[in-house]
Amino acid sequence: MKDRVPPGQTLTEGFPVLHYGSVPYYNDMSKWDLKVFGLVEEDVSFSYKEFMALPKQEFKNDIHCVTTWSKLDNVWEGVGVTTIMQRVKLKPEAQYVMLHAEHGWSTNLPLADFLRETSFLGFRHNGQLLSPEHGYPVRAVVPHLYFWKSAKWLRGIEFMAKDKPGFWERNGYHMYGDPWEEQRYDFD
Ligand SMILES: Nc1nc2c(c(=O)[nH]1)N[C@H]1C(S)=C(S)[C@@H](COP(=O)(O)O)O[C@H]1N2
Ligand SMILES: [Mo]
Repeated sequence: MKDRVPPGQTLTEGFPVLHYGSVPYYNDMSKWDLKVFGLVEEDVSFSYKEFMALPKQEFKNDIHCVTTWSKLDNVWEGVGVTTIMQRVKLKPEAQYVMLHAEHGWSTNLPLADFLRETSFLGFRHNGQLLSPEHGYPVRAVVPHLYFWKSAKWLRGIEFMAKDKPGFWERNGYHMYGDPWEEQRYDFD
């Protein structure tokens, strides 16, 4: 188990809900879109229909929250970042990503981490459509970093030349957030 559970983490069977602000509820998915912008040759936008028609994959992973809970053996359905990127042409200066969520929430990560084959945009967890609390309709999942990098209610993917802090990163969380290095807060 030691190679599955990072230092300072405790296993949970439940699925805690953690976020800042209020849960968005959607009653008209025709108003939802996912925008890809920034250092790209051309902006790309997916409607909910277009997004759900993309090739889907199953992903299995462990998640590690900075507040010290870890949840093993999650089974997700989602669209791989590699699938999304087949429709996006990056400019060579792109080195970082800002994930934008509903209500202006955001989180930053290096491009190489976003592009890993294990990173995806998920809509189903352990057999159930994501509940509103867990990020319906679509959340990012970047399982090798602390779970706060996994933006719920994802609405935008921005490519940037330089790193910039997102919401929690501006409020003292680590710019990178490697659970194996316990990069919890910016003084770690
Ligand atoms: N949009 C948005 N996504 C977010 C957050 C948030 O506040 N807003 N919180 C993050 C944090 S701190 C954690 S630990 C995980 C929690 O996901 P869960 O509620 O599905 O367990 O979501 C992350 N994604
Ligand atoms: Mo968190």
